[in-house]
Amino acid sequence: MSPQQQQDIPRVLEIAKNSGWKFCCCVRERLAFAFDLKLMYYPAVRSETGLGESSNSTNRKGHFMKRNTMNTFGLATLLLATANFCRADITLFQDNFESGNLTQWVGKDGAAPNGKIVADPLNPTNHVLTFTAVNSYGDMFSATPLNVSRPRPYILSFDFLGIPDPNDPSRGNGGFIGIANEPSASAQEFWIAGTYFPALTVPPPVATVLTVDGAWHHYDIDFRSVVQSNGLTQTLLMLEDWFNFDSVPGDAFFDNLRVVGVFDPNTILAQVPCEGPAPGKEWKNHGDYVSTVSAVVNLYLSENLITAAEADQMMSIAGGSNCGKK
Ligand SMILES: [Ca+2]
Ligand SMILES: [Ca+2]
Repeated sequence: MSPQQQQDIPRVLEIAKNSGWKFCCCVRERLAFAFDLKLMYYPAVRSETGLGESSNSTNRKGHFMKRNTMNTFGLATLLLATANFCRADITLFQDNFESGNLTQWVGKDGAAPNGKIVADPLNPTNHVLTFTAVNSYGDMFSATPLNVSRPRPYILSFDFLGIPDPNDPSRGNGGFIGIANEPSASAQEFWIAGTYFPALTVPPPVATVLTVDGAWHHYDIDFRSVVQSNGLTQTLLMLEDWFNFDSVPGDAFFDNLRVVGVFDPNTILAQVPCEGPAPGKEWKNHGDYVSTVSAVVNLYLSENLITAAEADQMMSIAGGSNCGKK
């Protein structure tokens, strides 16, 4: 951060403290003050506390090692605080298995993945993913890393169908999904959702048990706390049909996989009140307002907390507003 940017921060914070939580874009909603302040200071907080460092105690599903060093990051709570309006979802990955191929995926340690595209057992016109073999430590991984470097919600969405064994209700299904740093048995794995809770390796409320009842179920899981507490900047999606509890292949199905990063311009724009820079004080003109927004946006951009396109989006909103106009 440049000296000028550092000088700008107190001014921005002063403006935010004096603001009345109204802004001219979209729905006028009360936004979380703490969210904005912490977001601005996020890089500094990370470097000073070391909370961004990865844990070395990786829980390995299949060995039931307990993960006990998962850092909790206070910002995660703060980041939950704001409602999303005008939000934009940036898709980092998606596969609905209608392409007929698995070119977006790789297997573990150079092996071919055991994933296979088949007809949906409940809807023959749809195509879904299942597995031809059970596995552990991950079976198939997204081939290209997903950029999760910016502090924001990351949502893993998918549909899951688990078909129970009518002759052996105790048989494990084995459908699991998570993230990993590499397509390897020695990867740092985070199992986010699966059919057996004790084998999940992320803390609640991220850890999600998948229902096995012969029907499709949709899941949306915000895993930003996993990203933040482990200092992840990129990751791979990871799936498998886990071998344990007599699991057999072909009974776990996934579809409509999607990972998105959620960006809400209001959480940043709200730091510059439309009414004026301070209570009872109006903007000199529209340009005064826009230039102040520009200073704030450039701070976020310089720290790589937002993309250039998102900066452009916010400047477009500010420029199109009536703020500062007489
Ligand atoms: Ca499909
Ligand atoms: Ca299975």
